[in-house]
Amino acid sequence: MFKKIRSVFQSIANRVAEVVSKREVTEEDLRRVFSEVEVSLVESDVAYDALPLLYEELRKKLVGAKVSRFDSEEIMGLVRKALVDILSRVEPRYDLVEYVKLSGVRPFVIVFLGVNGVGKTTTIAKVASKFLKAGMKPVVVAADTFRAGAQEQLAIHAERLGVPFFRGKYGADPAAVARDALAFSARRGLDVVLVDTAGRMHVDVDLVEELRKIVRVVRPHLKILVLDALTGNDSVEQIRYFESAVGFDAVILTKMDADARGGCALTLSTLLQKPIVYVGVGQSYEDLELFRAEDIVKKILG
Ligand SMILES: Nc1nc2c(ncn2[C@@H]2O[C@H](COP(=O)(O)OP(=O)(O)OP(=O)(O)O)[C@@H](O)[C@H]2O)c(=O)[nH]1
Ligand SMILES: [Mg+2]
Repeated sequence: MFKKIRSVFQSIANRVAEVVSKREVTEEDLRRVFSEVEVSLVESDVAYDALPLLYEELRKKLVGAKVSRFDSEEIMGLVRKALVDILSRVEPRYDLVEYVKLSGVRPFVIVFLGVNGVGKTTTIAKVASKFLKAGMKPVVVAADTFRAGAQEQLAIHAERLGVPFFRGKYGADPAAVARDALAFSARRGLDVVLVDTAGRMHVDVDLVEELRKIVRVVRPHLKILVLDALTGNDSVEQIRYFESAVGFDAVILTKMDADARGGCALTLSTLLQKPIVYVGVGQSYEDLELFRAEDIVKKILG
């Protein structure tokens, strides 16, 4: 895992260390080294748009590095710091569960968005499990009245977890289902309403309208965009698409465990202006971790 991207950063460190053994590193040196690895970075899922910021962070750390002070290992330490700085941009300031708990808002409503198959339904089950563990009462809502089997999938998770489940009929208006779910949750004194929505592709105009309507009717306290680490550069498109369709407040990045290239988190942290609240690292309910820059860099660099 991450062999390629790891070797890219190692080779940057080695090349810079070579220069440092003779003289101070200049901007020109770094540009040359960086331009040699750009293609490999893009092949590791670092989006083209993310390269300038990555370069800039490396520049801040490496240009001016001097002979007497640094060997190759220390240079690698500086590269590591640059990556931590980039990833820290999207580190959440609060754990989502704590945030909801402290907000005092009841019921607190979260709508989950994302294209087909990124892991929305699975992630909702994991998030519900976290709320349960924190002693709160979540309810999961199937506002996907569109794809066959979607509601059953969420119902099965709800039963396993022992959390209430709310659904509408297939073909029903998802916004109406979500609105009814809110009334249901208020009556039952539930704490957090987790709304699952149908996966949608960028091109589908009807589904965009449907999503807008859900958001208009439900007025969620948070909209969380679910992105899949395996998606590669298309996640950049997805961010733009959901930003313009309904906007979102935070991201959950799934399938980090299955990702071999490793650049996705770097891409997102340069392009997103929002926190990544959790990362999905497997298929079981416990496999949802806080996004921690240091941990991600450890995974990438080993
Ligand atoms: N390895 C791994 N698999 C995951 C993770 N999250 C979700 N999956 C898997 O990804 C697949 C799709 O997950 P779903 O939760 O059904 O995705 P979805 O976004 O709800 O899909 P639609 O409702 O069709 O749009 C399932 O097989 C999940 O088990 C993760 O963090 N790691
Ligand atoms: Mg789903």
